[in-house]
Amino acid sequence: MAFGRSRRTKPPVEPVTLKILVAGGFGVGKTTMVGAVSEIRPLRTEESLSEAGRPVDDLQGVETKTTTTVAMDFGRITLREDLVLYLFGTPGQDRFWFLWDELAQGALGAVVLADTRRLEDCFAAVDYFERRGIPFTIAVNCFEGADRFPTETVRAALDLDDEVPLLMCDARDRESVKNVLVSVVEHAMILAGRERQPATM
Ligand SMILES: Nc1nc2c(ncn2[C@@H]2O[C@H](COP(=O)(O)OP(=O)(O)OP(=O)(O)O)[C@@H](O)[C@H]2O)c(=O)[nH]1
Ligand SMILES: [Mg+2]
Repeated sequence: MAFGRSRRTKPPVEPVTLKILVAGGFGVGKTTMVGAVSEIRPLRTEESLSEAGRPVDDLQGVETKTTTTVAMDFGRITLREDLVLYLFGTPGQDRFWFLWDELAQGALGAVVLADTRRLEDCFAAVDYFERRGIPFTIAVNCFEGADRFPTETVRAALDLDDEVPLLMCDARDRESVKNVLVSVVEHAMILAGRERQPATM
């Protein structure tokens, strides 16, 4: 029998934790996306879509939806042993815009989820992050029955800068969502690196 510290374990690494927002229009799959990758039971703030909300909640395209996020979703994923992401899903409806500035505090980057059947629903999120200089990746959530468009077409419709990453994804699929998150982190790191090293004349 072996005594002592024959098998030395590496000192535990203190992971870097980053905050990422998951934004996009009403019913585009934000809560689904956070739930698909979170390794903790995601915190949800779902409320029933009530009769009272009917005049203001536009259900076109998401007729089967029965609940909506009223504050935020929260989840966590360890991308690498030294890199943990905290995910904050935003509420999708216009009447909750007042929460966005609070949620965006300290965010490294964002995912903007888009649905090609209702692309205009993500314009406000794209504008928001552009205006505040928060790096973002567009993730087109490929719902069944929605037409597939080439990425260049979606990019043109959203009038995106060439460097903004755009990916197709399935918000229900863990690996697909992980790809999107890796893209956000990489893109944010590239932009941050560029800011630290201003181009020399
Ligand atoms: N087919 C399909 N359905 C999806 C997908 N993602 C989400 N859904 C469904 O679409 C509906 C809306 O999803 P949510 O995740 O609640 O959308 P949300 O963006 O959080 O909605 P709000 O918080 O109300 O803005 C749910 O019924 C999901 O089951 C997807 O990738 N494919
Ligand atoms: Mg939601």
